[in-house]
Amino acid sequence: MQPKVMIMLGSASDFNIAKKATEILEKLEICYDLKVASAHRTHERVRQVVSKCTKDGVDVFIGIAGLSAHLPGIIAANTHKPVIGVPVEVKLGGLDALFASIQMPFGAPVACVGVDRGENAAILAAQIIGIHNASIRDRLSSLRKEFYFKIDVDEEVLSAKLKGSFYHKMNFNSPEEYKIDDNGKLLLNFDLDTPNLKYPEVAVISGSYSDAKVTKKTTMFLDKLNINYDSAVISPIRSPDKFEDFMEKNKHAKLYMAISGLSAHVTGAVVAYTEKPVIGVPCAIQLNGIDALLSMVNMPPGVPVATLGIGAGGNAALLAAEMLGLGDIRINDDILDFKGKINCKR
Ligand code: C2R
Repeated sequence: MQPKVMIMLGSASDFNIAKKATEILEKLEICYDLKVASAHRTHERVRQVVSKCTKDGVDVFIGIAGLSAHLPGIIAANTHKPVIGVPVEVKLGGLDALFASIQMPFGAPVACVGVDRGENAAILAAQIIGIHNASIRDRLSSLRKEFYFKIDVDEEVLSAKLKGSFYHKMNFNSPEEYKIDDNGKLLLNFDLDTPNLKYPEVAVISGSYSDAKVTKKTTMFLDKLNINYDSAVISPIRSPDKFEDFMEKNKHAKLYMAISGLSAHVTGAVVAYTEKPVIGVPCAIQLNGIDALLSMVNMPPGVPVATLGIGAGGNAALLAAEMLGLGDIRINDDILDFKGKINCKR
């Protein structure tokens, strides 16, 4: 078996976080390898592993590190494959590692998940590989379905504890309301096998015209990389119906991008709607964008957002190309070319 995911740890002390990722990859039946290689302490080893894996068919890298976490960035500097960063809490609640991993300069995107969220890194890796692999999409769908059944069980347990005379239980959880199809499959995973030449590959949603500058950067680079996309300004909070219409119209998109400032409900809404990869770009409307960044990246287990640095629209387009390039030679060649031109390592 050839590993499709390479997990790299800055130190063996990060293993507890890596274990969360390996458990998900086992469940999803995705072959992986794991190496300890610190970019600070053993720089050449990192370069060697990443270059060899890039040539040998690894699709996605996961870099797990705490403190001043340069490992995911150094992996990204040495490959054109998607890189996921998992910041580990060692000091400062993991904020040091989060900012070091996520705030990458243009040319070497790192898709960050929340602090210590090894399981979300594995789910995101599976979603990325799933763009080009139907059976992995099916297994992801079953995994998401487990959350629906778990809340039923959890609710029963809580309900048994509520003894008050004014507690009256209303029932909502009939399976129909989970949008489950005739085969028992959750309908979050839209059909990717329809010939999609006429469909946009990427659907870009920004929450407001205040995000226009970042959105323009994103779409400009999608244009440069010859990737077709649809783009709209829709706030799922202000116009939920319009949001649903846009998602339905773009159900054949291979991945989604959500661009938003303040508390980033746009990304949350998109992730709740799909099992495909969702790239999030936080915008600096208030608090220099830290509010948007933290609310995008710190998603609960099961629903990752591939979060990029504040205002990093260009990196969002590059990451989308890296993901699509795994199954599309034309895009793969374009991204290699593009990275070569902007002086980034291949
Ligand atoms: P030790 O326990 O080995 O001292 O490591 C590791 O990922 C770990 O979380 C403590 C923390 O240092 C981190 N580390 C990095 C890098 N190398 C090690 N952030 C790196 O290259 O980025």
